[in-house]
Amino acid sequence: MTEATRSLAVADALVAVLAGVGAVAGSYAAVGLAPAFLGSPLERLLSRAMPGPVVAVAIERLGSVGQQLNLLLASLLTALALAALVWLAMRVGDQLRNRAVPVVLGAAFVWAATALVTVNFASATGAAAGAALVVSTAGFLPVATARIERGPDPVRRRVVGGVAAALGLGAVAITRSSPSTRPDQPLSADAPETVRESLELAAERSLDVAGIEPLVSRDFYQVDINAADPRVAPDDWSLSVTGAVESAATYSLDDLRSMDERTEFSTLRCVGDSLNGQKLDNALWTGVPTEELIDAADPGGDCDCVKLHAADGYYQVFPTEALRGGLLAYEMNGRDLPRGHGFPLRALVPGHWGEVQVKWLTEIEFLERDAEGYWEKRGWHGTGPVTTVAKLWAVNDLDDGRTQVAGHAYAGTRGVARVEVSTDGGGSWNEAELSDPLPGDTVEQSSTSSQTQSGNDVWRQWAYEYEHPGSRHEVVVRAVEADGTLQSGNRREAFPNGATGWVSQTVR
Ligand SMILES: Nc1nc2c(c(=O)[nH]1)N[C@H]1C(S)=C(S)[C@@H](COP(=O)(O)O)O[C@H]1N2
Ligand SMILES: [Mo]
Repeated sequence: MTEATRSLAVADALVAVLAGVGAVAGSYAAVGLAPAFLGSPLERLLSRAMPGPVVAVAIERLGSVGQQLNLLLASLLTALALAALVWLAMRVGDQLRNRAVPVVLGAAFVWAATALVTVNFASATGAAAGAALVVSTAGFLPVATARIERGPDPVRRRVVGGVAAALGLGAVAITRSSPSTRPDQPLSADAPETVRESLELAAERSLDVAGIEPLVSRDFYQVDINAADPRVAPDDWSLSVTGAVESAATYSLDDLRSMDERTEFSTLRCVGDSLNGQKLDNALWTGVPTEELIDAADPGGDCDCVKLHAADGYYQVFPTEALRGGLLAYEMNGRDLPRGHGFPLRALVPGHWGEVQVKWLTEIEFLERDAEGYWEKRGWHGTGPVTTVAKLWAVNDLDDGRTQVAGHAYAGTRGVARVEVSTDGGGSWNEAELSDPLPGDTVEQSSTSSQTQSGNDVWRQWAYEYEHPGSRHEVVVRAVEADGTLQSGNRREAFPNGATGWVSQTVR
């Protein structure tokens, strides 16, 4: 092999790899971050195959960054696999001494492979176009004379062309981003009065404190088993009620929307949330009480348990009794459920860990015998009620020289009655100011009505101001539940059944 042929071979390999990257970028430009994106199938495989303890550590230490890295790795490996196909097409082009063959055959290979793994026409076409763009720019079209006539400096031309095309595609891909719905955007004019009033009430009752979320979260956390959320077309979607029931049923979205609806605040917290983490948020949800569907189905089954299935392959099993008080929500803060939070329908199970609040819900299956859910198979125990927590999310220097500490407290359906703050490491305790309870809060219910309502599952904000002692000191917070129970001070990590302990922070 001469020096020239060797560097040509290296350039070919490089162009093939760039074409693989181009294919991945082309797929992304076509469908965005969706299950049909070329990197998604391998990413799903990798995340399903990952051992439970590894996932637990990844969630605790890396959070969603771990998921991004996984997607990046999957995309790179996919690009390399496609590069091999493109390289093959280039070799055939060599044999046939035809410069169009690598482009056309390479695109055809990439199209077929992408169609096979994503089952999506747009994704396959985007990937094929991306690969073809890179290969043709790299010097295999008749306009470039590189390969066969051995024109001037073919190696550099090919590589530079390939890099340019891959960069261009990457830029197109990156500009794709999905819009998010935020509660402070104006509501549509026909939004129901209950929604409008509830959101206004939440805004009024939110404490005027810097550095913490209002009572309705502006930025609602998201936890998913996949990097790409499913895109569910509402017209093709239905919810089926199956399994150990007297009467199975199927509901369209319109069926559900025409039933009696309920609007309520409900707070969610992930069982993987670290003690002072941010995977805790609150929203106003509208939907159908699960009770309606459960009664209509009349479930039997020995375990009195239910399995919820979702469009992303997620599933969870928990007691039917817990689902009884729940809601099948199609709206969040007065708008259609955002895609990231389960469009078109999600379950809300008051007072329970986030993992049973199944998004993109497709089936409610009543079981004969108990079974493990997605996370339980991976060692977590997150199907039960939440633990109580008081978060310390802000330390502010006030204008008058005093110090303010603040955060949110959440105790599920047990309700938060009080938050206590110590500024001397737990030696002495003082009561913090609390936001007034929102409708549905356990505390508000016991004081305003005797009627029991299921959706009593709302967090509260707390704030406390004090004179800075002039030296570093330890601030500790703890919540007291509505019935007087003090939050557990036992320090425990999130894995496997939720973090416990009092949050403490050194303030300088
Ligand atoms: N279909 C589906 N539902 C799901 C999940 C998921 O990955 N897929 N994640 C669960 C977990 S672990 C949590 S904490 C909550 C988070 O809900 P959010 O993303 O709306 O905050 O959704 C739950 N429901
Ligand atoms: Mo979770």
